[in-house]
Amino acid sequence: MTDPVRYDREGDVAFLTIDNPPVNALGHAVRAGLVAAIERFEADDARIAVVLGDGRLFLGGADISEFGKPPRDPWLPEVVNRIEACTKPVVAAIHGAALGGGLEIALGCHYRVALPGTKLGLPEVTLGILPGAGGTQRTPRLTGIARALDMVTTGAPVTPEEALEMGLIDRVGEGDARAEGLAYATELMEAGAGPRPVGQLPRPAADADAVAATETRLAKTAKGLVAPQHAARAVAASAEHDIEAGLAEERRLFDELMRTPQREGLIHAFFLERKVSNLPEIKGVAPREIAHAGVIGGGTMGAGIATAALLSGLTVTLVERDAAAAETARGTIGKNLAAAVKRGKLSEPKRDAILSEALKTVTDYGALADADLAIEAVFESMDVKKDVFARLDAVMKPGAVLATNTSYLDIDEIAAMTKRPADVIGLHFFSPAHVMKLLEVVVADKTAPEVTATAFALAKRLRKIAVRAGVCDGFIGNRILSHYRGAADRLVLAGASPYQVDLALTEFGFAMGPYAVADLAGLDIGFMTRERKAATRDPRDVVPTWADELYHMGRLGQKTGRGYYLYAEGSRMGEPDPEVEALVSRAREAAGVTPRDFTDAEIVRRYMAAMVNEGARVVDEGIAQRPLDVDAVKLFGYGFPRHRGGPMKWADMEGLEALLIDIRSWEKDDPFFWAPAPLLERLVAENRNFDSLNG
Ligand code: 3H9
Repeated sequence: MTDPVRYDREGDVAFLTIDNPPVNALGHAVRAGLVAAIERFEADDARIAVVLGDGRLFLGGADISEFGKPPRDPWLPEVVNRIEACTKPVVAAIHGAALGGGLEIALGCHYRVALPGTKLGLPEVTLGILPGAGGTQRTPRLTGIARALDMVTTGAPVTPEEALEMGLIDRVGEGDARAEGLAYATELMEAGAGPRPVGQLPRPAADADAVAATETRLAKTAKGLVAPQHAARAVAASAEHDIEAGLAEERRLFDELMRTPQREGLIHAFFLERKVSNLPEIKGVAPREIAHAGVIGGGTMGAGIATAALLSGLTVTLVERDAAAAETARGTIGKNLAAAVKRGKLSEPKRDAILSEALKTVTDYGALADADLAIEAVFESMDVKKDVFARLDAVMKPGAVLATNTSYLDIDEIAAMTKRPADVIGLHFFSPAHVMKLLEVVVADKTAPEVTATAFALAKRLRKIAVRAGVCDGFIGNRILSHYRGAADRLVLAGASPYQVDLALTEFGFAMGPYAVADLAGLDIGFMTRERKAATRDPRDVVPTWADELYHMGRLGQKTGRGYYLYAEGSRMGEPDPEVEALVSRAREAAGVTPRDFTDAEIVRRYMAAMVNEGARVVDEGIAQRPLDVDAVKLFGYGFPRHRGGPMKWADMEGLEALLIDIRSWEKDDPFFWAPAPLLERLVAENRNFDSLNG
């Protein structure tokens, strides 16, 4: 094993180079190595030290994988204090990124130079914690309270230029970090500069206005999250205490956060975002080259997919039925791109170039002859899709990938239409496709691993999170959705109002409850799904007859101004409607149900238990390969609150045994819906959790 902290000299300058790939995380060996290297520097005759990171960045922060394990000395705060207390000057030469504990190490150094393009940030709140190695006390001593509050409560990084302007660093260098560190250190030596500990600077002036503005902002943007509030309090404390007491207050708040389930959920989300594309079946498999993509169908979904592809630099040929539809699709893509320009994601000249050169809208499939990939996004009907695939099979070149964006149809059946089922795959985008992060990659029976690898590479290029799914009605996401929607309808039938259900779930952390979502999507969607499943529906299943009635009344949701909620002209915020409650009441009477009250906690528990129970089935059947794939789908495609980590992580944190006991108790009244998933029963019997299946 290589030394995690190397020590070498150039003349009077000592270099302490941290070498812990891939991101130089500050694990135990690095921390111990840094303290040893500082002591060696103090003991030898070097006059100044430069701290550097090897590889692509300076330091990625504390080693997150150590969280939750017993702490090992030296702790990061002690390492930072030790660097700061060094009797000779220490320079941080920063490139790539200095994040979290990485920036805190730099703040422990006496001088800081950063290369252009470096990200300097304290992203701890995104992991449910706060900067715990002095970041909340040293940052405001350099930048003032207001800027420090912004950095620690949003977690957003700043550029070296911004950092220089706010006093966080001393200069912006150029070229190579080691050369820049050497040049700066030499200058400092020549000027006779000594150590300059940030912790010894006077405490920052209190800034009640900035604190109040931050509280107001957090009440809106970070509702229900503990870490941003704690981080703000720690920064405010820097103006009230000397450095020792301020650091102690930071420690106290940090320790509190380390014990929260939010921290556990957010760190789970961090790792699963990276693990989800780690699939044995595509390890070492080279993806096919994709430069030119075809999109069939230019509705909202097709235009969104085309927009995402264009924004990633692909050439796109969009095929529509007729010239008018092709023109409409071009208009939609133009609007999507205009929105990207407005958000600063795209320049106007680039937008113009995309529209005039990279995008072709046509009516002839023949234009796809040299496309490397085609994504079909036409009407959800097996016959229509089969027709499209037969045409694609006829025109596309050998080796091209043929993808369908179906959200529930049998992809094996679609693939069988072609002479090349190995090239067929599902790419299930979520609307709006150029915005939503999730891409379900649906691998059919005959899909070649190379095609799966191509889909994952494409997702990366489109900046999406790809999750592998198997073929079944609804794949991972919609299949589980239809089950917990069923739980919500059962709650309503039994006595809860749709408004209470929505409120309980938004309090839990969902951006919207299921009935507000139904209004947004359109009640016709749910109605059509029920119609489609009617022929195969089990007679014991509950049908939300009130939802059918709303549909027949033309109450289709936001688009008609009325659905479950009433919407004032132009408003997306609905008001509850007593007429809907009366409708539900009549449905209960017709079903012979005596309504009862539910607590919000009971509502959440049943809704979540239904999600987990079906999630367990989906894993058991191999539709999702691991519980973390279910978590990823719900987090990135269905508005699941990130700080809860995903449904399967939530279940692990709640305890599987207690959840199974509840499910069994509900099974007595409704054995059809609440039959426990065999995987859940097995895990409880073996005293294991879902995470034990994540590998
Ligand atoms: C902290 O510092 C707390 C302190 O204030 C107080 C302590 C007392 N630890 O993202 P990538 C892994 S909290 C462990 O794909 P990129 C990652 O899982 C920390 N592992 O690369 C992946 O593993 P694998 C504050 C980490 O180039 C691999 O490295 N810091 C860590 O796209 C590559 O990662 C942060 O929150 C870590 N800190 O982006 C920064 N970071 O290959 C978190 C990454 O097995 N990190 N890994 O899948 C990042 O934002 C990005 O990783 C970074 C590189 C921008 C650094």
